[in-house]
Amino acid sequence: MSHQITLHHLNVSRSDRLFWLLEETKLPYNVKVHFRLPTRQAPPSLHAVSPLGRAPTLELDGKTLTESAFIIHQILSLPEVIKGAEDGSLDIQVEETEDGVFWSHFAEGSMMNLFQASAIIGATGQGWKIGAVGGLDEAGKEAVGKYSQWLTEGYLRPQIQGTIDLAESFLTKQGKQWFSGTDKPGEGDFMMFFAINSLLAGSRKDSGFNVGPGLKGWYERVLARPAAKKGLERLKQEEESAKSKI
Ligand SMILES: N[C@@H](CCC(=O)N[C@@H](CS)C(=O)NCC(=O)O)C(=O)O
Repeated sequence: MSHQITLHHLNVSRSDRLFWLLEETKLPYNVKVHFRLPTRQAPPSLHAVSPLGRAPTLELDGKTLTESAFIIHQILSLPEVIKGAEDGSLDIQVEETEDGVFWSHFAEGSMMNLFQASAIIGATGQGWKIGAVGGLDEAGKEAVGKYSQWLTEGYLRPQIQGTIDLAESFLTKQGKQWFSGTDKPGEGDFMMFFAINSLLAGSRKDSGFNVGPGLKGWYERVLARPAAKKGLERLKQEEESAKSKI
C-alpha cells in the first residue's frame, strides 16, 4: 500500500530526525515548511495543523501525528517497513530493543527538556534584560540578568553535560555503535540525532559543551549513511524553495 505522508517541518527543529528516518525507509513524502516567528515561536500555519503547534507533525494517510518518538514508532511499525527490514532492503533496526527504547525516552525526557529550559531562560532573560519585556528598572534588569546567568550556567549546564556524558559512556564504555544496541540505527538513534547534530553542527556548536569521541564517531557514522545525507539535503532544499516563495 502506498502511503500519503506530509512532514510539517519548522526551521531549526526536531524535524531533522524525520528527514533522516523517512529517507532510510524509502517512503515517499511531501514536506510543508513553516518558518519561526521573530520570537522563535511557531507561526499560525503550524498551529493550524498541529494541536500544540509543534514540529515535527506528520500527516499519515489523513491522520495527524505529533511527538517525534511516537511518529518514529508509527513509521517503523508500517508493514512495508517491517518487511523491508526483514528482507534486508532497509538497513535499520525496526524491532524494538531495550537500548533503543531507553535512548528514545532519554532524548526527550532527560536531554531535550534541559536544553529547552536553558534556551528559553537564555532568550527570555535577554528580553527582560534589554527591556523588550518586563518593564524593569536598571537594578531589576541586572538582577534578572544575574539570575538567568546562574540558571543556565551554574544550574543547567552541569546537568546537560551529565546527559551528554551518559550517552558518551554508553557508546564508548559499552562499545556500542548505535543507540539501538545492535549493528543498525533505530528509534533511539533517530531521536538522539537532533541534540547531537545541534551540538556538533547546529545551534549549540559553540556552546562549550564537551562532546567526546564516542558521540563524534556516532555522528560521523550517521552522516556517512546515504539516507542521512539525502535527508539533510532535502531539508535544505525544502527550506530554500519555501523561502524563495515568501
Ligand atoms: N516532544 C516534542 C517536542 C516538539 C517541540 O517542542 N518542537 C519545537 C521545535 S524543536 C517547536 O515546535 N517549537 C515551536 C514553539 O514552541 O512555538 C517532540 O519530540 O516532537
